[in-house]
Amino acid sequence: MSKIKSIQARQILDSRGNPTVEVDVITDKGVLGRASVPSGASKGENEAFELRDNKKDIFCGNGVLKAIHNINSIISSELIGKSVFDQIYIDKLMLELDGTINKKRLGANSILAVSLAVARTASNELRIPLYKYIGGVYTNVLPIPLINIVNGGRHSNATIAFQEFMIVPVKSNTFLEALQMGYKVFYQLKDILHQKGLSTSVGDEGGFSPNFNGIEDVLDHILEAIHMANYEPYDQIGIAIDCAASEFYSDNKYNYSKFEKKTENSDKSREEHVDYLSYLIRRYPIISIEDGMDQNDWDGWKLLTNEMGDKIQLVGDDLFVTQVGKLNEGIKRKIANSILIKVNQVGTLTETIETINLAKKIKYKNIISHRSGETEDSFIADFSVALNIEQIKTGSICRSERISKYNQLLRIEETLGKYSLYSGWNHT
Ligand code: 2PG
Ligand code: MG
Repeated sequence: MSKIKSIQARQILDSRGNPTVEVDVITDKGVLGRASVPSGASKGENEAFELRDNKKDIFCGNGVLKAIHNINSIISSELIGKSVFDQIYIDKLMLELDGTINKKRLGANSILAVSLAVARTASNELRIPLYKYIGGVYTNVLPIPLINIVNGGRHSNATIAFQEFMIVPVKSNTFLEALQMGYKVFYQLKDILHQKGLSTSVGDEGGFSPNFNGIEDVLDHILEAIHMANYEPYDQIGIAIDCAASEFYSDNKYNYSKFEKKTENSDKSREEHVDYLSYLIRRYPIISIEDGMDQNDWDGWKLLTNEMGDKIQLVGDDLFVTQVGKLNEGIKRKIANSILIKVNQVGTLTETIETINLAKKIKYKNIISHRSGETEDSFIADFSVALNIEQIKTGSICRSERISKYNQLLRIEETLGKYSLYSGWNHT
């Protein structure tokens, strides 16, 4: 029958050393599936609630023992005896048990850990790969990676307002080839920084984080690395950025000086900020901008979309928080053209898939994403293939919690062999 026999949660540490939730689900046949949840630093204000203990003596307030308790008592007593294959039913049961809009009672970290572990246990029970279990027989698309190369904003102390600078190997034919291209540029940039006496230490997602002299200095360095690696910018390697603009928006202004040295024009009005992004896409091979505007600045998003929505990919992250309701609002207002998908922004596998399906229906691009605080769990790698998602953003070419996702995609590409279909870059 493959019934759930036990659910055991524990507190483990993520890539920043912060506590997070790991869950083991075991069936009556003794089959085990394990999953753990990631955690963000620059969170959208409408994300599902991450439950932390706020007790100073437990990991300085960051403990997740309450979430663990909720799983080991409330959730497990409800789910024991249920079929491990009833994913939608199980997710729905947990939502009912919680009973709040944003999972405040049980914590999205408890609910998600169980939701993911149930899926993995079911795939182990059937002895089929996770991506096949979730997606079925017609799952064979390998995503193109948006490879992190420089960390700014809240992800490092590099004094850069924008949070992430990524390279996109647009002219790659396989996932492996894309990684090799990214590797070449990543290490070329490392050499350049080293030769200039700049720091080559990395930020939370594995991108370099030296003391750059502003955003254009970062982009110039990345361009130089692309050239030195013998690639054509734009035709072979594009650039994607995540402004994470909600992090430096206040008083109706985009205050770059929150992270950078204050200069005459470092604090910009909505219009000036959009103008600046326009200038950047004219000057650099930028093909994707995530969270270009603040999560509540709908007028700003409209302006940005009107200005460049037909030229480049505009991704909503904090804006849509992987939730159907928020995405619907965006569709109504005709803003952005793509959505970042993070399982812990919504809190169950089922709801994440609902959001992905809505985006597919209205032809918004889905980009599966890690969080800045990650574990070695490579669930999102399988998940991207399961749903035939075309793009993944899962960090730089270093740090094992990032590489574990890349490695799993390499394994899947190898397993699928000639039946794998590499997405490549499809311009919006
Ligand atoms: C983002 C994410 C992941 P965080 O803003 O896109 O890169 O960062 O997990 O800190 O929210
Ligand atoms: Mg983001």
